[in-house]
Amino acid sequence: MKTILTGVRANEEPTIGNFLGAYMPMINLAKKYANNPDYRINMFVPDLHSFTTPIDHTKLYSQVIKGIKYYLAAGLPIEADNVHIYRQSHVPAHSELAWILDCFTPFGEASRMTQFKEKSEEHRDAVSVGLFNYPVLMAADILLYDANYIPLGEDQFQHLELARNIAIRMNNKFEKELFTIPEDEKSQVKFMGLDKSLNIPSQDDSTIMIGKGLRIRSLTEPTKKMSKSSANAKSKICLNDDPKVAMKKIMSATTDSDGVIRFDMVLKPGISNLMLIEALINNQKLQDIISDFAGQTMYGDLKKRVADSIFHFLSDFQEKVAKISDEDVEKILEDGENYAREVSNQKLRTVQKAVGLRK
Ligand code: AQP
Repeated sequence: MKTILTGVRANEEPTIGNFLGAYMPMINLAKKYANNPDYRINMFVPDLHSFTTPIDHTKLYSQVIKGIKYYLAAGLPIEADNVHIYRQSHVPAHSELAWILDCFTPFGEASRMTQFKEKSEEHRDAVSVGLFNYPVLMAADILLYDANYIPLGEDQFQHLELARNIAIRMNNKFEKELFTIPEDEKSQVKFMGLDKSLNIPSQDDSTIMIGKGLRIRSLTEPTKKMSKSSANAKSKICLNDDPKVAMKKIMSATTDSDGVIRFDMVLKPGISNLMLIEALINNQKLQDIISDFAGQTMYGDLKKRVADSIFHFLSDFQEKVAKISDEDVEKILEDGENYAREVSNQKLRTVQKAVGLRK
């Protein structure tokens, strides 16, 4: 049995970066493996991760419910027996295992997480222990379910590596198969199919995508990742953006003054980011978009095409979200959380026995 698992935090409105980097690979895999008894597909909302940085707590509950609606609107085949949705906070084993894993995570290793360094720079007046510690909770989210494949964007692969290291360390210390070791980055990317859709022959290693996760860039600072917590609304397309406003953001995206449309993430990150968005949002190969614009010089034409795609994507997506009621979501969560509690409690008990807490 192989387990595929992913989650998107409910701290802010998700962006198309989250959608293309985490939702879509997961939904595509869920569709491929729905009702296949050799696979288990877990999509959850890591809501305990939501306030590692400051948020408006009055909106958290509804943001979580909305997050679930987004999974459904994106096409998660929830009617399949092997597809589950749950909230992390409603499955206590996540927090309990996180504490145990904490005690097997060297402080030095946790201190090397680049996201902590970046986020603590951003939120200097609110650097919590939770922000430092959240990769260990993420390891618990993964290891509790013996997950093999975790569709993630590129920024999260360092945390996945940490989860792998914790699992290997504990297996060596206690018993060989206490935890399943999640696959490494290269296998994850291959499993998500990103190598096929994004690989571009004849580019050097700095621009090629293979073996690396996906990183959609900020529209205003394309050397940086598009982030849902960015204070600059023009830097990101959020899933609840008015489609017309989103079009304008694409039309005013930062590019360069080179005057040639070609894909080069290092030298032309703004143009390349737009080409990447255009390919992924339409489920097309990046190479096809590169071919469509080969030799062209009008950046406005590329922007117009991407803006139209974003308009259609958001209009259609928001229409689907509006049709899903809170009651539908609550029913789905009840089933999913019963399942998650049962599976995770079994693993927690095994770990408690291994570390000597139970007989
Ligand atoms: N720009 C991105 N391109 C590709 N994938 C991305 N992800 C995030 N941004 C991009 C992926 O989305 C998933 C969920 O992310 P998360 O909210 O749990 O944490 P995050 O990585 O911190 O995402 P954000 O959007 O940057 O959130 P904030 O700004 O709140 O910190 C992950 O799989 C992530 O890789």
